[in-house]
Amino acid sequence: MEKTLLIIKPDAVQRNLIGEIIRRAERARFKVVNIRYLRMAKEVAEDFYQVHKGKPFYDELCNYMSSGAIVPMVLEGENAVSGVRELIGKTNPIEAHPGTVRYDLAVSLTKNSVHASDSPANAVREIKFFFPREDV
Ligand code: 3AN
Repeated sequence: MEKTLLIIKPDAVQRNLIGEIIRRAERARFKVVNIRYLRMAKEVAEDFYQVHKGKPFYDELCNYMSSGAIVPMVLEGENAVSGVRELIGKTNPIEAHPGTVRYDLAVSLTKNSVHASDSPANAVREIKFFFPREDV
């Protein structure tokens, strides 16, 4: 069993897609074992995305991620990190495959509806970021 972090981003929360995205994760046999609803201050978003600091999209990304409520959650299941990445699809919705969250629901490269940890090490860091007491 493995844990990963999934974030439902502001565009999806705004469009009432929380239930739809959780339904897809649960249907794929991932279990929601922790969940929050919050809005990040810009400095918090900058801290979360510190690996992207200096990239051309960093400022837009941090502004966007602090523009509205988000729903971070811990998902648990077999190969959760790679499995949830498959479920959400490629970063750019134009490149994502049909049936993935981003192909079906995302608006643009920035407003791409969801984030999921891309490696087991990042999953640990990202889960601890939002759920400091979570056992990982
Ligand atoms: P992913 O979310 O698929 O792991 P990352 O970690 O490479 O993708 O990028 C983090 C976020 O930054 C993406 N979800 C997307 O919203 C945004 N992003 C990534 N690359 C670009 C880009 N070239 N232009 C604008 N935004 C981008």
